[in-house]
Amino acid sequence: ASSEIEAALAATPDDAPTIFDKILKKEIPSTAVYEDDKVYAFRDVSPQAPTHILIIPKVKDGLLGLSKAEVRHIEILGHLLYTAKVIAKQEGLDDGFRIVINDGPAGCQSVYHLHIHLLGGRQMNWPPG
Ligand code: DGP
Repeated sequence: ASSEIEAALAATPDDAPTIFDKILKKEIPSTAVYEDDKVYAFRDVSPQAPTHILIIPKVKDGLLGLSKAEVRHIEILGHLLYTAKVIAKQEGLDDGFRIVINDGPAGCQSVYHLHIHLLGGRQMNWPPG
């Protein structure tokens, strides 16, 4: 949608704290769906499907987005992706689901704290918009 594109083009791609830090500190409420010592997952405030969950690392460690990934991030990247599978099962998405990582302005990234979108509960389209 055009508002998502506007948000992505307006976002500053730097290592400053983001709204997700406030969510992690519970300064902004969120609906938790999964949590462990390394990752937190919560419902997207602007859901694009019946199930739309964001999965984020609790410690950003320079991981603004996938394009900023370094070798030290491989373990957390695997942990995030595996968590998506665990949550998909928990949410009953047995017919399938979609994983998305937006990166950079052209990828429509608006929050510079790496996050995996987990979408499901309806038929997805291909190609994505
Ligand atoms: P992206 O465009 O890939 O950077 O995704 C950012 C997502 O974050 C977007 O789908 C909306 C979501 N979001 C932004 N602010 C908040 C918030 O305060 N709470 C929650 N739950 N989600 C948020």
